[in-house]
Amino acid sequence: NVSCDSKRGALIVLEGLDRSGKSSQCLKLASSLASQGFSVEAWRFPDRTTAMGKMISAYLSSKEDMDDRTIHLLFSANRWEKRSLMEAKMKAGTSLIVDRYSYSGVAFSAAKGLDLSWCKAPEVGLPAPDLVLYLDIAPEKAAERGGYGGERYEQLDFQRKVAELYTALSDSAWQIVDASLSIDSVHKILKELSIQCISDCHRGKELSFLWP
Ligand code: FDM
Ligand code: MG
Repeated sequence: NVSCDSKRGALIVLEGLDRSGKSSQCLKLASSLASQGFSVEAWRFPDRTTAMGKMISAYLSSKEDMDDRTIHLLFSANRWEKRSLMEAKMKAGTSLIVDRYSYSGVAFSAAKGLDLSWCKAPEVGLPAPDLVLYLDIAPEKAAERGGYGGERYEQLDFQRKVAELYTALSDSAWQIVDASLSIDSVHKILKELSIQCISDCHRGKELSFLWP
């Protein structure tokens, strides 16, 4: 069946501040789509398992210091090293549910004061998400949720700046979801939007590339 073979998977990205619920929702979404018969995988960036990912992880836990632009490029390179696998999975019909992507890359670095267009440049040419699910929460509320984990960037003032930059990055692929709702309510919204997106991709929506 030709039309079936050519069905591509979707690139669905979850973004939001630390403690907005991204990681839990990402796994919950992937497993519930899988149990309904969709071919999906849960991914995350940074991917800390690669050599570059280990350097990023050391930076985030403050074991290593790095120049702001150097770490920015390393985060980007960590996506580029996964690009061919991402594209191969989608081409083979698997949808990727990804915890953070280029928007985190740009928002967190620009929040340090780096130029926005400089931050966006190394992301040019990566696959563009078909859907960005932005888990919207007030920085103060997120901070109240059982505290941060103690990694770099997990501070209220910094998260406020990140929130502003996310707003500047939103485009037509974005859906803003109220992350202060219950876990189940958020899940239900994410799932409906994702199924719609996957079926658009199955029906022939073409993959595009950053920045749209
Ligand atoms: N982060 C994440 C960046 O600064 N740039 C990036 O490109 C990405 C993907 O890394 F503070 C930041 C955001 C967050 C930290 O993320 C690690 P997790 O989701 O807590 O592992
Ligand atoms: Mg974190």
